[in-house]
Amino acid sequence: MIETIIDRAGNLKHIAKKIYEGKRLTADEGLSLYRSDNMPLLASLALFRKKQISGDSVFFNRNFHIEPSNICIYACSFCSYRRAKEQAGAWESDIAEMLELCKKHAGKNVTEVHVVGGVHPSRDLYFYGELIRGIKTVLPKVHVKGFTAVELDYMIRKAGLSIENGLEKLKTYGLDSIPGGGAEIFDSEIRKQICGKKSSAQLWLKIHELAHNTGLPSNATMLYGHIETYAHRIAHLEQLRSLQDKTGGFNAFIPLKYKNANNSMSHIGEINALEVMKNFAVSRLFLDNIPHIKSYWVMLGKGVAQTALNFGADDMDGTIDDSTKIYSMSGSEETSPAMSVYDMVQFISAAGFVPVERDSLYNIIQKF
Ligand code: V47
Ligand code: SF4
Repeated sequence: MIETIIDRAGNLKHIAKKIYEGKRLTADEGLSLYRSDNMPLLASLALFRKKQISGDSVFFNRNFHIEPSNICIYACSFCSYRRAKEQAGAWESDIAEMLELCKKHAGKNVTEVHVVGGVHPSRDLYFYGELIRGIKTVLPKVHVKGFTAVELDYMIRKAGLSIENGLEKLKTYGLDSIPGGGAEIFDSEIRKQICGKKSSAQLWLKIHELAHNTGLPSNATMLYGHIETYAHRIAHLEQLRSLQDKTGGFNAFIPLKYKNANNSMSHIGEINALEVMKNFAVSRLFLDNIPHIKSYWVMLGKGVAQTALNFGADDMDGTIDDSTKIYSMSGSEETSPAMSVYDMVQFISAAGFVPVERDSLYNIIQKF
């Protein structure tokens, strides 16, 4: 089968052969994949690679989100969600309110809570530490995946600690891992234009490296489909791949397609579904050392997310239970995102894969 694929790969034959032989792709080869319109070939190669890593399995977990506040000291151009403190539509939940939400999830076999929000001006590491401690009191077995590197940078500085000590401290409060947000695009010129004020690419990478060294695994993201080029995407993926060579601490990569509703970059159109699929395939093939690629259905919509499973993605994220506003505010198809385990199983099976419930570290809980 793969031999036939290689035979029909035309000018990408040498790349197809390298993938078959398990060899690492160069930046130029990654760019050639992005520039190709041979979608059947990209799909076949990415699926071949996905099957080497996770066979027919597609993973999901039972999770919900806590979004402590959308008040943010930054104002990234692509963000539809942040508000200034007194602005209409701003919200902030206190710890008691957030723990009430956790109580609603008790007894539902939820294994993970994802905590991400704006960079709130007056909340420091000790505030979030108490939140983590409270979550673990209400849901003792839950895995807390919390805070983008950008939130961590601010809350740790505000507490007057070094990054190393801050991460250690959060770990003692009960933080288990770090989500992938805040990476956006690492290129400094593009970053300046879309989110110039917030933590630099170098700091994002440093925080993840230190987290990995502290025993906190993490995810990585890339916000794409706005003003960046394919070369910027490859450079971004290359930096993630190098850090992963060093630490091995990334569990999953989540490509985040730019959504253009209600933000100051709304004049930029959104890329089409084929470009989204191409990005999944290239990410799977180029990131040869990050085990999982997430198709984040909340952002993509269920149909596109399901299709991405044939372009190298092997993870659907989780059931969510209508607990996130970030994507509905930027124009996502899913306005009240929630999937039951039954829905998730049907959804993955219908795409031709075996649904596997996992924990946050990809240990298998059950196969369906
Ligand atoms: O960093 C903000 C992105 C991210 C828009 O680690 C946008 O498991 C598209 O990182 N269009 C936060 N994207 C979300 C995130 C995430 C989500 C799911 C799972 C995990 C994980 C991480 O959302 C931000 C930013 O890159 N974002 N606005 C927008 N208009
Ligand atoms: Fe703030 Fe994050 Fe939105 Fe940027 S993307 S404005 S850091 S909430």
